[in-house]
Amino acid sequence: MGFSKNFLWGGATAANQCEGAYLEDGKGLSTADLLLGGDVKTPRTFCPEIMEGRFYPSHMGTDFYHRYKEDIALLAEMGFKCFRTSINWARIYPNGDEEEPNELGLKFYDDLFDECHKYGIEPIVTLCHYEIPWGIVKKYGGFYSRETIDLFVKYAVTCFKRYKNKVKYWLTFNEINGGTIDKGRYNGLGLVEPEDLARKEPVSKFDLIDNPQHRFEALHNEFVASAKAVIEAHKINPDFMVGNMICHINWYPLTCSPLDELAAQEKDMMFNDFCGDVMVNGVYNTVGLKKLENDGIDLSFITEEDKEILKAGKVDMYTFSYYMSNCISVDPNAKAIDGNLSGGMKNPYLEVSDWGWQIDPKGLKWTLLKLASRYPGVPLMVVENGFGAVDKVEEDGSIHDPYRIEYLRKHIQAMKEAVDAGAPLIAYTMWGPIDIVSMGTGEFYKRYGFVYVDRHDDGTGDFSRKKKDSFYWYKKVIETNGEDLD
Ligand code: BGP
Repeated sequence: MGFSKNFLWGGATAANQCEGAYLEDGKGLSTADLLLGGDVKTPRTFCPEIMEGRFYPSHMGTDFYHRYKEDIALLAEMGFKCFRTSINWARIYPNGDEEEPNELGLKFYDDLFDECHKYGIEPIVTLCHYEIPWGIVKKYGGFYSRETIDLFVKYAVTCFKRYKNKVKYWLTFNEINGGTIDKGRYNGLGLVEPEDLARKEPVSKFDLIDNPQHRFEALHNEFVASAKAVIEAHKINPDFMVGNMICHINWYPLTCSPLDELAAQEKDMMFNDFCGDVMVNGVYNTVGLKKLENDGIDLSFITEEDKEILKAGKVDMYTFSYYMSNCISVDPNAKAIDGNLSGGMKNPYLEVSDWGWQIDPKGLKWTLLKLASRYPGVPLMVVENGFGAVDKVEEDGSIHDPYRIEYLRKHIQAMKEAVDAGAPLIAYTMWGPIDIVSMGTGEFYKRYGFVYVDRHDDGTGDFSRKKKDSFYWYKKVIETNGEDLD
């Protein structure tokens, strides 16, 4: 009972949220570099041109690009077995369509993966984590263009070949299901309509024009790109494990009204399963396709040739992020609540974080058991789970974060119960083991780490690292393979 003896305990980051060095060593601009910071009430804003004198949190991030050796040593001190990060596509192909890759970019990740292996830490690498080369957006229209499929596959093959003896676990697109809702068009698909490309003033990224037809074609192109990458990966190294990555949110019916249950069923299918099914089963969920058709989407972009590629390029594992859950109701007066990627209705049984996300550890057990029965035998990884909060540095330099320990303890306990009930969970990478830039709000203020970084939203801070109480707690969790959670 409990976690397997070779369970991969670790933590997760994304290049654009920690590396900084946004134009160093030949790197090109990426979509993340054009986002200004916001806060819990103010969405991030986007402008097609970098504006002088404005603060872009990803431009220096937490300076992981220069401090990765110190940071990997801290993760090793906690006993990490694995470390999830992403390769910033624009470090490898600065504009996205160069003939040859940028050697300095390739070398950085060679050095990073070597540093991980120095401590016996297994890299888990996301190829596209909300950081698409801006050149691909401007010149090709992001994933709306079929040419971007080939640009992604070329980039993926470059990485598979370069790191074939250093990286075994690969994820294609981070939270690819963000593309099923309007909020996911910029970060995940690189979709910016011409009118928005022509803007001279910043605009909330949620006010960018959404064209559902373009968005579902772009999402389909990412499915095809992922499938082609999986096919190529297995040719380069048959031992590669390539996964999808879904932002999994539970959608509970707010009442036992059959209407609320039907609404929850449809939302769960469209937000979570639509992408999971096509990437794990290799075929589209027909109820989901019918809904798109009924919503007026022309599905002729799904060709017979593409269907064959999707079947041949099924992923080897299902990975997902889990932070919170939502309720859903047909009652228009039900109390709304915010969330990661998507809000919903307030659950009267759950507490919320300072950023309004509903805390639901049992929801993680529910999710693992649902996935284990929906995709029998497919290995599962929880590749993001964490608690964003305001941390305080005491006079003596200590940082007490019992709220983070409590959140993580309950979620790990829920995972253990799911494993004991048959969920084939092989890894857990907590989100943001070292403080990181929030993607949703672009804040340093919203801290996730076991390690505090002296960096603030006014651009101040010396980037120094300080261990929080949770650093020592997680070290013990790993040492006891998840047995001692106190
Ligand atoms: C997920 C993203 C991560 C990270 C996480 C936490 O959706 O995959 O990159 O951003 O959310 O959310 P936030 O950073 O907004 O607190």
